[in-house]
Amino acid sequence: MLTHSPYEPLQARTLADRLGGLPEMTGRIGPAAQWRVREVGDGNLNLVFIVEGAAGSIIVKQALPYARVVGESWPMSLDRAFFEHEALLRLGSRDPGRLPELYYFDRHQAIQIMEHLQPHIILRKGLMAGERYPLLAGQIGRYLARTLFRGSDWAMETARRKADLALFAGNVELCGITEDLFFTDPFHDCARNSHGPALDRAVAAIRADRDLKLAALELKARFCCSAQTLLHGDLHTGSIMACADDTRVIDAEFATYGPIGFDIGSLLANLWMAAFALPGLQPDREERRAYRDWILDTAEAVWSVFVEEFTRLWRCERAGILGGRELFEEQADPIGSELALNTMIAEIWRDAVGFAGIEIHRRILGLAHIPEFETIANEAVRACCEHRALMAGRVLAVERGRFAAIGQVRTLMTMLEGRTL
Ligand code: SR1
Ligand code: MG
Repeated sequence: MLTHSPYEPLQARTLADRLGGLPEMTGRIGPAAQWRVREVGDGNLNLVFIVEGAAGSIIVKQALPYARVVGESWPMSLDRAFFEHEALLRLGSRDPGRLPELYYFDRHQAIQIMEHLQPHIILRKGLMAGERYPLLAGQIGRYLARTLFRGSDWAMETARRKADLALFAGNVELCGITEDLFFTDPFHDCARNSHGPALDRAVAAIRADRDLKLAALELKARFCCSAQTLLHGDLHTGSIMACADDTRVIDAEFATYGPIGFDIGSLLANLWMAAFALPGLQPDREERRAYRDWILDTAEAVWSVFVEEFTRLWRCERAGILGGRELFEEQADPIGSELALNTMIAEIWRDAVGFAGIEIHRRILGLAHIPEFETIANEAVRACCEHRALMAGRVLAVERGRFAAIGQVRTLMTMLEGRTL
């Protein structure tokens, strides 16, 4: 049994020897003697292998005892695989079919074995290649509403909810990374940060911007003190796999209890950054304009589907600690619960807008950059794209209470078009 040997990172050449006895593998992909193994992990933390056998293929994911993006100088607990597995189980049960199927988990070796999604690719890569995904907004908008509502005090009964909150409080290390990397590092001269040289002046202005730093601190307080629901915790376009007719969510090791708007804001920010990067990625003006519109339409549809599904769940499934039916529906006052819903949606939206502004800053100034901007070869064009995104990010974070509707983000982006450094 794997579990009884000391933890050891898998390698493509050792994987068949080490996992070849697992019926969860051989039963699905056939005997180990015929396996072909490739390491394909391109994220910041883990090893990811595609194992192909005579009868099919499978994914093996293993946590390393350090952050892959930095190396062994940044040790990181293997327990994150346990929290990820627990989170994937919960998120998968709250929106069945939207996550990969999970086949096996070994806590000691920090190994998860799961469905190999095909022909899906990482959404971020698809967006950089100009792909369109007609079902993305509907599937992800509903995923957000279902997982965020069903993991909340509005849906869960008190004992289960509090036990769960206590469990995920143990994911302190990864939650701490989010606290630092999102809300603090980008706004001061932290050794982990980096940015392109053309942004030096803009970065100095950001770090002297008191209103922005106040907004970052207020949003950090929302993230830390508002345990509304179980979050995915890192829902960017690299944590989604998509194909023409299916969308799946992966990589939940940053799961934590936090504000409902956090996952929504993270995703919207990454869609918006995909649009901001287009001048550096798509040379054809017409196609660039059309694709920008598709991305913005998609972001708007994610939000409107979220609202629609969240509203449905609020009306049908509000049975948890904060259910409140005794106060309204059971006193023949359905209007009261609709007013409470409206207040809730307004709060989620304000948070999501603010968190989107923070995500944009950390992806351009912090440790974990994104390839949309990084692959723009022309320094000046890249700096322009990043600077426009940062200007939008500032408005989103500082003026998060003033976005009455998501369409205003499109207006903001249009206003920033053509702005140079
Ligand atoms: C050290 S981890 C840096 C970032 O990579 C992950 O994908 C998360 O986004 C995290 O913030
Ligand atoms: Mg990830």
